[in-house]
Amino acid sequence: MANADCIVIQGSNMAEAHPVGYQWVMEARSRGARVIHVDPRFSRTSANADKHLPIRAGTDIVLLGALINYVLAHDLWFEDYVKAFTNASSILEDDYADAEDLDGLFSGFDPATGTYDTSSWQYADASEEGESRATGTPTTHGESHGESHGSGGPQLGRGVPSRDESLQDPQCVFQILKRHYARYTAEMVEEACGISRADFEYLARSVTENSGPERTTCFAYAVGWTQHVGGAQFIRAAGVLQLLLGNMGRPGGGIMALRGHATIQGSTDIPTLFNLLPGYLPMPKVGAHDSFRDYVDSIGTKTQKGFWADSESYAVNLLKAWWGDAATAENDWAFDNLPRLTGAHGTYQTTMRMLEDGVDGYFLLGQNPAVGSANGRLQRLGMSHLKWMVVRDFSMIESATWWKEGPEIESGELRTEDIATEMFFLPAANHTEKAGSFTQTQRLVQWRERAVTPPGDCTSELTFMHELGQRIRSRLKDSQDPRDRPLLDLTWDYPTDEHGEPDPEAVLKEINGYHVGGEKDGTPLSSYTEMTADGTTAGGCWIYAGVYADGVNQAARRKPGSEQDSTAAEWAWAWPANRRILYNRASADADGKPWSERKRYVWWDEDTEQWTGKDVPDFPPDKHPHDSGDAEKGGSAALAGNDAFVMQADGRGWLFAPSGMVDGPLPTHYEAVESAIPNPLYAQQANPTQKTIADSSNMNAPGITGTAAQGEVYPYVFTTYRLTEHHTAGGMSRFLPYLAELQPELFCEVSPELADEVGLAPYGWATVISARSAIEARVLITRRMSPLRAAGRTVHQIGIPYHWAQGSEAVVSGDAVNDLVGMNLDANTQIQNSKVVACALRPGRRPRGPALRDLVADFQRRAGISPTTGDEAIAPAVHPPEARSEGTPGQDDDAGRGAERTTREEH
Ligand SMILES: Nc1nc2c(c(=O)[nH]1)N[C@H]1C(S)=C(S)[C@@H](COP(=O)(O)OP(=O)(O)OC[C@H]3O[C@@H](n4cnc5c(=O)[nH]c(N)nc54)[C@H](O)[C@@H]3O)O[C@H]1N2
Ligand SMILES: Nc1nc2c(c(=O)[nH]1)N[C@H]1C(S)=C(S)[C@@H](COP(=O)(O)OP(=O)(O)OC[C@H]3O[C@@H](n4cnc5c(=O)[nH]c(N)nc54)[C@H](O)[C@@H]3O)O[C@H]1N2
Ligand SMILES: [Mo]
Repeated sequence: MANADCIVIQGSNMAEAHPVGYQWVMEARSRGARVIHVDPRFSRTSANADKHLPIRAGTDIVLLGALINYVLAHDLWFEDYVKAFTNASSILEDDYADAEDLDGLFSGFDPATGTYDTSSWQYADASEEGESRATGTPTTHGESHGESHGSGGPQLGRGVPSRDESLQDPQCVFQILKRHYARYTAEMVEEACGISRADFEYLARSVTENSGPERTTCFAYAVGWTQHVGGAQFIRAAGVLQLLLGNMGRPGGGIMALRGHATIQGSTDIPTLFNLLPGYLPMPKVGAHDSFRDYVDSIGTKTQKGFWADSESYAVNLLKAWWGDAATAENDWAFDNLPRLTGAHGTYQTTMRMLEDGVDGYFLLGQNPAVGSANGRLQRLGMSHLKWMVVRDFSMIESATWWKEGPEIESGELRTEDIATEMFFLPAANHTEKAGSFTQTQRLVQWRERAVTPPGDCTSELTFMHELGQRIRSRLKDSQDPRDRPLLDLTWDYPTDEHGEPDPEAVLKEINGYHVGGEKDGTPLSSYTEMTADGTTAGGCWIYAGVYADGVNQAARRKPGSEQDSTAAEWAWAWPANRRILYNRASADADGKPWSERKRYVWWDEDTEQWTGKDVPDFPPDKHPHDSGDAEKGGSAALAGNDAFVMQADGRGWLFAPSGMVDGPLPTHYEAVESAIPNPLYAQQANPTQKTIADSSNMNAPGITGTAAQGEVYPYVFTTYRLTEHHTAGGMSRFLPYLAELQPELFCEVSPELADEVGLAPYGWATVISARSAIEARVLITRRMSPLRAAGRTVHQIGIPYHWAQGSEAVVSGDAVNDLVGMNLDANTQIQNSKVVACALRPGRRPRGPALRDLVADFQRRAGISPTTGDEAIAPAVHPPEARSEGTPGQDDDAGRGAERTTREEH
């Protein structure tokens, strides 16, 4: 980021939530870069930026789409880059229909299931044998990318996509892109986002004038983009723009996905997610992946282009690392020891199963869902259905105390004596009390040493998990039941370190991988290219291969910046292969020459016939830029010299995503589930693949798609965010007096205009009511929030930080904002929308006791909402506010999935 000429921070309050990384934004700025912050709220990030653009939450695709349109309409795209490295020239099948043709839907939509069959989004096949489609595995029926493909670029079969290098063919990606975004104009931005044309012009000029051979622009986002239904498409929209501007794979370019918790990147790489295995290998699915062959072929076939062709090696290495000698060629490397996925099993599906008594026990290791997860009340009610629950934390967090002093005890919904859940609290060692690695935003794996001994009974996760495994294994040791084999055959023998704990470096070594048998037995691998599929190597996470190269903990390297060049390759270790910028082949042109002297990074050296430069080249080291690739061989050999996007099965950066996304091949604007504004672009109001959970405790209040009353009952929207002084659900900050006193009370930020409208007094109380619950907060009247004009009306947005919870254990307490938030999920990621929530606001404190639920029910009744409101895949008719009649409450509630679609012209 320090090398950027322009930085757009959109969907993050980077200065406050990512202060360490933010130093590079400041450094870029001190070198002359322009910094723009696009955010509903004015924050410390805005204060440091050249310009702050307030935006209506949830409309970023309109803004990004308008930038794409601006770039295309003004011919400002980086032509040589786009032609060489993107799929702009690829031609689609004739049966593809765009959202522009179908008023907000793409071809293949099934209203009965709310999912797409993506087969019409594929490239046409230009190869001889070609009756099969060029892109091999269309996804059907809403399985998300991670569930079906891991992170691998979804496949192309053997086929060669048809291309038109002149980009003129009406069915080529470039022309489709132009048509798709033609109506995303500055005027549309003004109407949808509430951003003036002058401000849009400023943004568009800043971004385009700072892109091209000589200059680069960088985007940074965090949960202001991800926590929306359709959030994955917000990010893809930035990806499309950055590809058009030639900003990917180049210094100062790219899109920084600012990661949250200290090693949240690490816990997606070596995941705590239900749908992934280490290194972005997908979890096998029941029915689809019954044999090892079906499984690995679904990730990447040997004949496909790029590095996913070796998926078999990665999978075999993982299985060998886990099951050692018990994983053999004969038993398909113990593939049947892996559980099979039967569908989505994320946090929210699990909560719903708890409520149905479908879950017996729950381990919480470093999580506080009673406060941090959407619909906190349902989280706690779910816990009350468990037989047992284990919380490992260093504070007595609310997920451990809900049964005696949670809000449902106060409201009378739960009585402690009636709750049968057996609770266990086990004290955990914190990050200073144990050694291990943290992987951060830039994929940098950094080692930390143990500074002090954990007090009392506190232990590290490693010690706990290791011992739990040992105890279970010793109980099962005489078992003959085949279902116990996976546990009994695990490699579970870690040496202890000087503190008597399992040695974390031994785990790192297993993750890195090592040779099995022969002369090199036990020697660490130095790269994933050494991994084999014949059982002679084992490694727990292929992308981390090399972190323990030469038997040295490369993550522990701390050579100061002053002693090395600006890439700082000897500070810690970045996956994969210690590479600092992914796809960096794109930092050179089609001939392998740097795009400019100023942005020189990786290039082809004619003398040595090697790729070289300031970073580890992300390309086969001796492949000539004009090499046409050997399609017969597959894998990296099949890559042509300009196939810079080496993980993609066609070697190209995808402007259009023929597969991998479940809600459309091109980012398209939909209104949030609870928006009160008609979608200005399409009849289709909300994302048709949205995953709502229909439950009487999880109702939605879409402003305009239901009865007339709704927009008036919940007339405002709030967004939730973090404060510098607190951390997430508060377990690490509300319990510390030093931090707690800096931000002692929950508050809501409102504009002076809204305070006037509602009658709020500064520092007094306000009650915020959503379709799920009601909370109280102190009133902070501030110009940091400004009313916007959008769709011809005034939109008031409220900002509420989410760090508080009721209880007596922490130093400070307050209502938990997530009680207001519904479980509405993005179909690609299963992430909840926490950023656009409809609400009512009134002065004073909320009622106590049973009166709280009565208040919530009264609002629900007046709004005429039911558990299925807003649940339909295809929204019923969208009425502009003035045309709405006084409807009978509940009249639209039966317009469920599969309802007739009404087009815009009909009303
Ligand atoms: N001090 C501190 N630092 C933290 C954390 C913490 O709790 N405290 N938490 C850590 C974690 S787990 C995470 S995930 C990261 C999160 O890092 P951030 O995402 O930067 O944190 P938030 O405060 O949630 O900020 C989201 C921003 O998005 C804005 N926003 C909301 N909706 C929209 C929208 O539709 N469009 C746009 N453009 N912006 C929108 C909000 O106003 C807010 O400013 O922070 C990490 N760092
Ligand atoms: N409304 C709303 N809700 C949100 C968000 C939002 O922006 N708005 N953001 C979401 C995001 S991005 C996140 S990440 C979640 C966070 O939600 P949670 O993860 O549920 O909340 P935390 O408070 O971060 O919980 C982490 C707990 O782990 C404990 N802990 C820390 N280190 C260790 C350790 O080494 N071992 C063990 N055993 N425990 C440890 C801490 O004390 C803390 O209690 O909240 C999500 N919820
Ligand atoms: Mo997070």
